[in-house]
Amino acid sequence: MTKVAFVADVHVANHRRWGGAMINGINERGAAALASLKQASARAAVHECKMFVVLGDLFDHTRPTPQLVAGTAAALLEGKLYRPGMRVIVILGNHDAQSDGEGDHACASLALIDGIEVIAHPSLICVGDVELLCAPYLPGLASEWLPNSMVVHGKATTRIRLLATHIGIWDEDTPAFMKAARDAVGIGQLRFWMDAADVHMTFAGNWHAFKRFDSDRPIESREPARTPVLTSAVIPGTLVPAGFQEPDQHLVGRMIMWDSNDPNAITTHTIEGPRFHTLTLGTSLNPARWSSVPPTPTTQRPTSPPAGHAGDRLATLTTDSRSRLYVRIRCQPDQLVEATAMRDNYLERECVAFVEVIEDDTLVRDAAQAAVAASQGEGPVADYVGLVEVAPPGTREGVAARLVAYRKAAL
Ligand SMILES: [Mn+2]
Repeated sequence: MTKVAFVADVHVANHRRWGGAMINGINERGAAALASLKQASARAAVHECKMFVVLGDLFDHTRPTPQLVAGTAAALLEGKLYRPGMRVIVILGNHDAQSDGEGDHACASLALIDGIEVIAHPSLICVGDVELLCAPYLPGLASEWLPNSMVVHGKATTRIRLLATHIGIWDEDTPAFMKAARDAVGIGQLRFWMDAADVHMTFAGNWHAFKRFDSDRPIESREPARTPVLTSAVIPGTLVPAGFQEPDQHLVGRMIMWDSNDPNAITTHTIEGPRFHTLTLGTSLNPARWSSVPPTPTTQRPTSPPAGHAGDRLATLTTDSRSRLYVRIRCQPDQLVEATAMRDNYLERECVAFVEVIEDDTLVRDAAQAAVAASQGEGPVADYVGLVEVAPPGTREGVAARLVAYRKAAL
C-alpha cells in the first residue's frame, strides 16, 4: 500500500492585515500559516503516508523573507521527525514563480534543503506502487502546457499513476468568469488527457475551495476486477485561507489522502487554522463547523492514535494552530446598534481575533469590484449576479444595473 497526502495553496507570508505582533521576523498571520502546515505534515506522517505533496502556492509571493523560508522548511519537515522515509514534495504554483527562468521562484532556497524536493519541471516520481506525475505551473494557457507536461513520460507501467498539478478545473456549475481563466481547464478535457497519459486521479492546487469531480463513467482499467472510477479529480482547496474574499470557509483547511489499497476513494482531514466568516444579523456560527474553536472534538483525528512522542506532539501542534477566528457581520444601515451588540458578544470570545460590522452596501461594492476584476463584459456580470446573495429578494436586476455602473466608473 502507498498512501499520499496532498495540501495546496498555503500562501505562507507575513500578511499585513490583522498581522499582529512580529516575533523573530514572523507575525501572527505568518505563524498561523506555518502552524497549519506543520500540523498537516505531522498528520500525514502519523497516517503513514509515503509522500507529503504541496500542490503549489506554498508561498504567497516570490520574495519570502529568510525567516519565513526557514519556518516553512521546518514545518514541511515536521513529519519526517517520526517518519523519516516520508518524501516531502513541493510543486511550484503561480504565486511561487517570478518567471519561467531556471531557479527564479520563491522555493529556490528550499530546494537546497535535504529532504525537500522542489519540482519546477514536469517529472515523474515513483514510490511503491504509485507514480506521481508532477506538472508544476507554467505561464500561458493551461490547455496548452498541461497536456504537454503530461505526455512526456509515456504510459504507466504496472503502477497507478496520479497527476499533481496547479490548475483550475471547471465543470458546468462553475461561474463563467472562472471558466475563462487562462490557468483553468474543463473536467471533460482533463479526463481526455488523463486517459491518454494513463492517469488514474488528478490532484490540483490553484483554486481555493475544495471540490471533487466524480465520474459515473467507468474508465477501462488494467485489472478487470477493479471497480469503476468514482473520483477522477480533486481540488483540495486552500490549506490556510487568507481573508474574507476566500470561498466558503467550510471548503478550506483540508488535507486530502489517497491510498493505493483503495484507489478510487479519497479521505479528507481538517487542519486547524484561521477562518474568516461573514454573518448576517441574527445568525450565528454553527459550533459543529466552527473548527477553529477549542474544545470542539474532531472526528478527523487518526483512527488509531499514535503512541507516545508522535501523538503528544501532534496534539500540541493541533492546539497551536487552533488560532484566530475572523468574523464580519453584515447588516442594513438601520441595524447598526444590534449589529454592534452582536460584535461585542463575539469579541468576548478569546479565539476571535477580529470582528467588523459592515453595512449592506459594502457588499454591493465588494461584489462590483470582484465583477470588475473578473469580467470583461456584461454577460459575466449577469452570471456573477446570479450567484451572489442579494437582499431583499427580487432586486437582482437593480443590483445588476448598479454593478454595470460601478464597473464603468472603475474602468
Ligand atoms: Mn493560490
